[in-house]
Amino acid sequence: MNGAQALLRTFADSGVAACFANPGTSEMHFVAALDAVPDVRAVLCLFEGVATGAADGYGRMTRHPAAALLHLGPGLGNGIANLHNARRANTPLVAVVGDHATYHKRFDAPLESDIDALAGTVSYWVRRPARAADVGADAADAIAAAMTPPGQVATLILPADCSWSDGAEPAAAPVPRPASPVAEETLSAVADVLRRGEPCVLLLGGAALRRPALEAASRIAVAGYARLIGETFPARLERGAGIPALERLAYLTEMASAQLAGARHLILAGTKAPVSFFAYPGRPSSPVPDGCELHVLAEAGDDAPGALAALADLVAPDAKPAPQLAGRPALPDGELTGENAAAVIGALLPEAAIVCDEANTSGTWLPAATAGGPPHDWLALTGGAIGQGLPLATGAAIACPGRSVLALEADGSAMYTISALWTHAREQLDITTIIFSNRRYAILGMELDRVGATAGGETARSLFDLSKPDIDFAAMAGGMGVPASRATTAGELAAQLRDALAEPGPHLIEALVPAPF
Ligand SMILES: Cc1ncc(C[n+]2csc(CCOP(=O)(O)OP(=O)(O)O)c2C)c(N)n1
Repeated sequence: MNGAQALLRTFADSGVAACFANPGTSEMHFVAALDAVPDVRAVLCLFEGVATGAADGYGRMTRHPAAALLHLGPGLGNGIANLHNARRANTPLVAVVGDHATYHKRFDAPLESDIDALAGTVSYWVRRPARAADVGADAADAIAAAMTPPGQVATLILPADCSWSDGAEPAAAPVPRPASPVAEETLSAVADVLRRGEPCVLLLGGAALRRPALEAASRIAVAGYARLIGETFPARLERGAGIPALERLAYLTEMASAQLAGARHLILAGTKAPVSFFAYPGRPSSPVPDGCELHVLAEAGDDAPGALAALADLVAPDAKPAPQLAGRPALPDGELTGENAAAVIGALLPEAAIVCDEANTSGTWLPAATAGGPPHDWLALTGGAIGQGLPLATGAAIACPGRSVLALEADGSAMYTISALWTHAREQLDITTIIFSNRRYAILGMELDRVGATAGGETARSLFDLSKPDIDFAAMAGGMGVPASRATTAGELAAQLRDALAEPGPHLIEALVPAPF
């Protein structure tokens, strides 16, 4: 057996069931081995940022790693932005980066580069086998590293000769390590803080955004011990009717400061202390009020759901969680806006939908409009590197066949990884993409003013303008095999969304909305 075959066997035996791939010459033995290992579904992505974002979406939904197959340093480089988002989401993910044969590297061939340095910026674990015989064991170690709580990016750099040489064998599936339990002393210390009767906020993130943890946290809130707030950009938040609702910390620091104002204690469960997304001249980097004490109930790799359940049993044994009541907005009419588009989406949101939210400024009204809809998962842009939504939807749809995926995309962000649409069509995925076409990088218009950059002249503003020419998303989607339409009124959006959701396979609706800035 050669190294590539041992690698894929180890993947299959360990439940790594999908490989989002953009291969090259150094990965040919990996590619050749795929036919013999049908348990690993190979999915062609036409840009590496799609492959890495898809592996992120898959890992967020299954909590098990998918693989992304990338071609040397340039391929990894193209995939880095979405590996960065995956790292910020604590997604279990194995990146396999093909490299030149070990003996070929010293010749400095054109594709030679420092792959290890690139990998290091986004990976918790990086290794390159030295010979074929090591590949199986290194693959198992990569999977174990990826599954180390809370989930990590592990990068296996695979020299071509380790791939093609014989003498390899598969390794046994690694035994996943559970999340670390939270110590009794920590639980009782946090319980003491809650019982002081001073204003407390419980900030939830990571695994604490799943239903059982939200229900435990809700019991603590119902008993009057703390207000609940969720992290700004969740990797995966369960929400909807029947699940306790969670207000999210605002993106704008001044709004986040207002949400936290008056808190004496900020208790962290599955997340870190919040910080401002950017620095702004003369403004603080943290929204946490002066004098507010921080307490860590559970770090990201800890068993936050278990800790919240134990804490609720300590302080609120009789309290019941407060579920979100069911309720949808009425279908609106009129010229399309971000606000009435959100109402349409809230009115028609399917049962058990997976929402990949990269709607940016057009998404302001989405959380409220969908809050009382049927239970669904909300996947956000965790690392701020745009171009994530369409790839994320790809991986989520492959992870969860039978569930509707909604990719809610701002136009500027969609363009980074637009070729994901081709994979939506190739794999016939149940993804409905709504492009919020405001023909601007709208948020940058706002940020220009907020950072105090001298008021933008024509050239500055032109860098945020996506018109001239207008981008025809419907035509682009059609060209990649995704049926598409364009909506300019709320009624059109509702009719087109209904049709798209009723028909299997991918669809795209270009929703023309005004820019808020
Ligand atoms: C990889 C990456 N490149 C550039 C940026 C900077 N950036 C932040 S928002 C933005 C434009 C967003 O425009 P769009 O997606 O259309 O959303 P809108 O603001 O119009 O709602 C850019 C370029 C980024 N965040 N990530």
